[in-house]
Amino acid sequence: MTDALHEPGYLHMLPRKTAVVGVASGYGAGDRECQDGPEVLRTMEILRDLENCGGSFHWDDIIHPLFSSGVEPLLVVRDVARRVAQAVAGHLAAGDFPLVIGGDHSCAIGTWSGVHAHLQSTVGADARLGLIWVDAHMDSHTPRTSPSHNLHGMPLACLLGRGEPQLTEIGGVGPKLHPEDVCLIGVRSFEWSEAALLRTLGVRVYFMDEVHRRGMDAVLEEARQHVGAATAGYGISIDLDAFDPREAAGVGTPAADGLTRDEVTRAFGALSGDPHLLALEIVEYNPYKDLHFATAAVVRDVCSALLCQPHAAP
Ligand SMILES: [Mn+2]
Repeated sequence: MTDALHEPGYLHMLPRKTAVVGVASGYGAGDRECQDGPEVLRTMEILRDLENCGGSFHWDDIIHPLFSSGVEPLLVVRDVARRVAQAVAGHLAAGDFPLVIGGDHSCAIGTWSGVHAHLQSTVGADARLGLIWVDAHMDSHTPRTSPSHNLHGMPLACLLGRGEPQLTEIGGVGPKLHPEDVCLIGVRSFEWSEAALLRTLGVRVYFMDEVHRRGMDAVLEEARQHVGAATAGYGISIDLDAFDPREAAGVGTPAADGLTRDEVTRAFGALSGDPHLLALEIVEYNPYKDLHFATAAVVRDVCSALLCQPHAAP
């Protein structure tokens, strides 16, 4: 796979168009301001660089909650996730590359259930999905362990089949991810109950100190091999709070001592054009906390690093 990836001209064989799906929901978070993230990023034309580097993209409709205020967040999150799953599966079926822009991280339940459903219907019922989860947190609470009960702290547990049935059953009954097909990168803020769940399941977690020690390049390459070993393809879910708040303050739940933009974009460049990368998700952008739009620039750079085609002829 690696050799083919670096053959000259290989990327010319991958005319994938990026289909952007905005998810304007903050119902999974304590603070809902990230619901305005997709609209701000679309208005700023932050992804226009993708066209300048040989890619192509189009914004799909932004998915909004259909409920008025006062509705239980679980119902809103479930409805939004179902629609995200449908949109993502539809784009994959059309041959496009889905880029999901949150909104809070609960949209991941929809994104990766949609990719999973697509693999099931095209590759087969045994097809497995790998996932690299880049986040300061573990997002692996269940309703029993969560102190806040905020649903954006639970999506990874849901995708692993643990938690609220109304969420774990989106896109079909049963887990969407096998624990051995998942890696977390950049974790530094978590509760022991979530760590215990991931350890019991056998999920590989690259805590921030390991990233510091080994470097992002080595960690990401190892993670890619880990999530690709037994799967039909893999995705990347990026919570912007994985980045250091000094570079990316525009997030809902900042955590000190994070990843730097330079190390992440350099490492992601090695994955650019990987045909096994099935979808990308970037969440928790809070435009109201984004000083000088530095966090929006991080979104742009991450997308360019992964989705531009640096090997294509100029
Ligand atoms: Mn998260």
